[in-house]
Amino acid sequence: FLSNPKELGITLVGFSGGQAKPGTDAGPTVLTDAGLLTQLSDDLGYTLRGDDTVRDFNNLSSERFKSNDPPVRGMKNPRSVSAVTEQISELVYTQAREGRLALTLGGDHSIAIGTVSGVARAIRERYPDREHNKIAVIWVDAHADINTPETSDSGNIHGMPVSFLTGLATSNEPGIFDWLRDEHRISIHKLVYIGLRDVDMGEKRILRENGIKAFSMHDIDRHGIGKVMDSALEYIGSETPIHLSFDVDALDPMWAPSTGTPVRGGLTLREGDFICEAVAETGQCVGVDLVEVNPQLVEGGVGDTVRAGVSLVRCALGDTLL
Ligand code: 5AB
Ligand code: MN
Ligand code: MN
Ligand code: MN
Repeated sequence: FLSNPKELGITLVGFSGGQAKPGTDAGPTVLTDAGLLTQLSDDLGYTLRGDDTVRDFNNLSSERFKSNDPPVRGMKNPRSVSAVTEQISELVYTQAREGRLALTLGGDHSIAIGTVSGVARAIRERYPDREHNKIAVIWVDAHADINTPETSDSGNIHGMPVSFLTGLATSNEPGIFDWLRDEHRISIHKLVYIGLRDVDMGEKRILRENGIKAFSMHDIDRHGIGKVMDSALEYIGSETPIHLSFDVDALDPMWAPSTGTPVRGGLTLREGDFICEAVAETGQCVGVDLVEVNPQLVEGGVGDTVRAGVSLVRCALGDTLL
């Protein structure tokens, strides 16, 4: 699926408007300051395309909406998040359309409305006649992020991206996700969750009623991460392109404390790395997101979380021991 398998299309998204805590917008800066991009080119041999500096989407949306972005259907900052994700979708589309692996560093998880939709559209366009031109998404997260505006208690859009991407939630309101069309969407049957342990009541119902494939922490404890990845990849099939959307809060806060909604009882760093390695090994990976790194939240500093993030991305891009 990648015509340029050693080219990365990079998008660095400084944005925190999908949730309330400032700081997530600095995620890409701390990751790149740690040398992540240099490692990808020098150690892993990728050619880097796209962004070499961080895009300040917070500033861009506040200039455009002048903080005048009142809630709609309970969603907070709906116009800002819609406008930002629409732009991200175009940027990521442009990268993926060139046959590059689209790597996006966030930012809060609302940005995946842009990344996944951009990759989905590019792959559809590149393989119009192929049966398997619809991407699968592996969503690694403590949370399911599948609230609709109506089921969400918080109104934070970073808890809703999957519902918009799958079409479970739609909006015709001008300027509020009305840009999302069928070509941007993914099938609910090509979605796999890994690492869940904090899922809202309404979300559990959505998962159940739609028969969505999910491997919770309970499943990982029972079967081990090796078997879980075998099952996840078997479910997706070997012909389907894969987008990996990794929320750093999937890791236990012991490994990644600097994140907005930490939940104890999570993945070890090795389990997280293994998920990424297993996806890389398939050769089917067309998109990778790493989101929700927030350098402002932990007194001891963001070092542990950055080291974890760097490791996850390296593994997702095929870094191996031998
Ligand atoms: B994250 C919660 N379900 O909807 C909600 O970090 C949390 O992208 C969402 O996974 C967490 O607000 C969003 C309670
Ligand atoms: Mn999460
Ligand atoms: Mn998330
Ligand atoms: Mn979070």
